[in-house]
Amino acid sequence: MQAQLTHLQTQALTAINASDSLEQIEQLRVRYLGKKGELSAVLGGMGKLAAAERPLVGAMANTVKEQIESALQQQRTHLETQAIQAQLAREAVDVTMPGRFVPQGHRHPMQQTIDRVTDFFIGLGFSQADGPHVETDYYNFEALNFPPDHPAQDMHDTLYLADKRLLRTHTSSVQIRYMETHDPPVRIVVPGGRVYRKDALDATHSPNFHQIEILAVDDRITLADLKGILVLTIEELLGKRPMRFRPSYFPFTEPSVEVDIWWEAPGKPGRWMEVLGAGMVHPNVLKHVGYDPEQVQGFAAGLGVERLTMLLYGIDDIRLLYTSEKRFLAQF
Ligand code: 2NM
Repeated sequence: MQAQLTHLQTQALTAINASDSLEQIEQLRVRYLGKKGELSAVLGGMGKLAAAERPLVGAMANTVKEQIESALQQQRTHLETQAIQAQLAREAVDVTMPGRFVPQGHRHPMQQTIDRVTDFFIGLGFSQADGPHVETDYYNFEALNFPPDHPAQDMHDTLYLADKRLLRTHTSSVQIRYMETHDPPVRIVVPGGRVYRKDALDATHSPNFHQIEILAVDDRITLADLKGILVLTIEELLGKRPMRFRPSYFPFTEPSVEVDIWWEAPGKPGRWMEVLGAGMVHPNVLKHVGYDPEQVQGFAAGLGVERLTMLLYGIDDIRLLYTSEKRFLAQF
């Protein structure tokens, strides 16, 4: 019987040490120490022992029971500690780890120019207006005081579509549509409108470029208002720059001016770059939209978005603005 107990102890301890879950430990406890367990089974044979042997075997059985109990408890603690260590390792957060870099997009440099100039005019109380890209001769030319026989095709290299329709050569057509439907006073900005001309693409020209046009009509508007606002617009966008006003000609304004900004690209001789045209709205234009030129005057201006953006960032070729080259665009 002593041999049986020794054997049981060895077997139990081996099984306990090899167990790897709390459920398994509980099963082993029941198997060895339970009421119908193996230790009870062995002790059932005590009655057959000689009386002198009983205390010895009883003491030994107690020792075996204690050994098994303590092994069970030890293994439980071991497994619990292991589980907590594993959880800690799994859930560990290294707060000193640098964040992951998430590349972010941004607005195209031309859109930045459009937004800045538009916001400036919104801040002055102007409203935003937009209109169609496909226009009629009336809105693109006639209402803007181009004479019927005007060689507009030569002047603007108009792109014509079927049915006498055309692609607008400026966003002034939007201004006409707006004035037709609104009484003075008028203060509008047409932000970043796409316009179309039959130009060849080179470093400073594109057949498809963008204008921001502004228009103000009221009863005491002068060329001085126009000049003041244009100087502020350029300063707001580009900072103080060498700048000149030149007399010019447009059918829809009288007098008309153009504004040049001094432009130096690295390694090239400096020169003046034209960035906008402007003037006092021609009385005939006011009449076309039903305004009385004796009562109201207006100023209008068309700013070249590409040219302003090139000046802002020192970009020396307009074609770069039409690529989607990310390494180029990421610089701005
Ligand atoms: C320019 C230059 C000068 C202009 C004129 C008008 C309107 F509709 F009021 F007559 N809108 N925009 C204008 C004047 C546009 O672009 C270079």
